[in-house]
Order: sequence, then C-alpha cells, then structure tokens
Amino acid sequence: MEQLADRILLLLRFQPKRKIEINDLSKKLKAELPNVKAALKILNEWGYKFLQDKNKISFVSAPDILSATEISHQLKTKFTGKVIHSFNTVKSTNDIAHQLADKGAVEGTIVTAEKQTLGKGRLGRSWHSPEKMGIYVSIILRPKFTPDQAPGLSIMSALGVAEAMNEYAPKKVQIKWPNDILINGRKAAGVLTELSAEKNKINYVIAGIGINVKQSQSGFPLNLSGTATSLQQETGKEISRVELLKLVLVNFEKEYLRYRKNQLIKSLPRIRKWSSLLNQEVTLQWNGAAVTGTAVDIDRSGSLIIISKGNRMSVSSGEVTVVKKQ
Ligand code: BT5
Repeated sequence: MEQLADRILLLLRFQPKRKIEINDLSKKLKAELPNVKAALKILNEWGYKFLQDKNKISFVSAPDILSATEISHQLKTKFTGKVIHSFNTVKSTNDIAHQLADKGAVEGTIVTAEKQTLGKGRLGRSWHSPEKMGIYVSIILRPKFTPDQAPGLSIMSALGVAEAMNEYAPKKVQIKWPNDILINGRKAAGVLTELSAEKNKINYVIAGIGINVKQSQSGFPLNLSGTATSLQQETGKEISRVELLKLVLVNFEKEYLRYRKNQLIKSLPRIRKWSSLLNQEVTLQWNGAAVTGTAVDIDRSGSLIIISKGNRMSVSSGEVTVVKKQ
C-alpha cells in the first residue's frame, strides 16, 4: 500500500495545479479504487494534504519530512543525495552509512532519519536526536586522496553546514573548531566524520551531520539546556528541515569539490572568518593533558594553531574551551 502511496505522490506532488479524477488515478495506476482511497489515507497520515472536489483530487501541501521524494525534488547537486536512504527511526545514520558503504554504495549516497535512538558524537559521546526536530544525515564520500589528507574534512563539512545555516540566521553563526556550529554562542549543529582506510588508501569517509532545527529550549535535556540551541529558537522563524537539508547538501558538495582539488586552501579565509576561537585565549584538552594559550590560526590541513608560552603548537584534534574573551 505504501508503494501505491508513493506512486500517487509522483503523479500529483509536483504538479500542484493538476486535478485528476480518482477513477482515472485508479486506471492509470492499475489499482483498485478502494486501494487508491486507502493509499490516499496513508498519504494524509504522512501529512500530505489534497483537495478533493467532487471526484477530482489535487495536491495542496507536503509535510516537512525527510523522505527521498521531498529531498530529491529540485535538489541542485551533482552527485550528493542522488541516492537517498531515508528512515523513520535508526540507532545512528552513520552506522547505516557504514553498512551501505561496505556494500559498495556510491559517493554522495545519503542516509537520513527522523529520529536516532543512539545518535553518536565524537569519542563515544552521544547526539540528542528527537523525532522530527532536527536533521540527522550521513553522507558517503569516496575521496581519491590519502588518509593523511582526511582530517580537514571535518572542518570542511562544518563550513558547508555553517554557510547553509547562515542563510537562515545571518551574522549569528560561528564554527567552533573542529566540528561544532554555534548560533549566538550555543551549539546548534555538530559533525562527526568517520574514516575507513587501509595503509595508504581511503575506502570511504562518512560525514555525519546533526542540526537542531525545531527544538524549543525545553526540548533539550537538562545537561544541554545551557549550551544547546536550535535554528528556530534563535531566529523565531518556522524553518523547513527539507529546504535546509537541501541547502546543506549543495553547500557541502561545493566545499567537498574544492577540497578534492586544493584541500582547504580555497576555504580557509571563510573558515577563519567564521571561527569562534581565533584570537581567543583557550584551553586545549588533549590526551588527558591541558594546555592554555592563544588560538591564532587554522592551517591548510585543518589543524588549530595555538601559541602557548611562546611555543607554536599545531593541533589536529582535541577539545577547546575559551578561557577569556579579549
Ligand atoms: C558532535 O560530536 O558534535 C557530532 C554530532 C554528529 C551527529 C550526527 S547526526 C547524524 C550522524 N549520525 C550520528 O550518529 N551522528 C551524526 P561532539 O563534538 O562529540 O559533541 C557531542 C556533545 O555535544 C555531547 O557530549 C553533548 O554535550 C552535546 N550534544 C549532544 N547532543 C546535542 C544536540 N542535539 N545539540 C547540541 N549539543 C548536543
């Protein structure tokens, strides 16, 4: 029945002015009338609205769901999101992407979910992923460069996400090295890149992106209430997750194509511009040790440069907190 619902959608969804007799729909789809009616009911349950005028039916509006039909409509990318695996509930979209990539999924394949029960952050941490509140997406990449060139993909992904979010919240978005996107100083999105490689060859990379879109402040658990925010909360505007996801995919792909050619060279000026840490006094926690110094730059490999007691350190990963605003 769900397949029939999808086929009805293909006929009606993208021609809003088209009115079809329900009987014709049933003939066209070679489906019994009661089945067509049942499939229309399913579409209603998914949130699609149709106008029924006597026996004619036409499309009115679509719900804000991350389905393949909605995401692929007028998606302006070359290869990202051309294959879409969309789920309602998963443990983690990154884990599903790993399974698909191991089976040979092509570059640009994406996995989306409305809800994650075990959404992952870095270093075994979790990502709070309530149903239909955010975007949870993983993108499969198959870069031709060597594994030592992969670390910069994290901040490259953050840049793509930040620039998409900036369209909704101009001048409020920042990137906190290496993978957080902040709005008004609070975390609204995070990126988790995972690499599968052997010796000098990358098998694939999974870029997992989580964005808080619709949560109100009370929608976050207590441990996040002082640090997390959502796009809708900060802008006061109703935001379509589907439209935002499409913009993220477009921006992500642009940055990735640049990265494949020149790594971060072309993106660095914008990364520096968006960065929340530069020229700040920061504490870096790294392998159980803590170092305090001034964050002065991000280099072309994506490392953070910190000057501590006159020594210049280049850091490729770690947790950084701002000590004092200058
Ligand atoms: C991240 O890790 O920020 C990476 C998050 C990536 C999530 C996406 S969703 C799609 C894909 N599938 C997955 O399973 N994961 C990816 P990290 O820098 O380690 O930050 C994690 C920390 O952020 C947690 O320990 C919390 O303190 C905080 N946090 C958790 N959920 C949050 C949320 N929804 N909003 C803001 N902060 C959150």
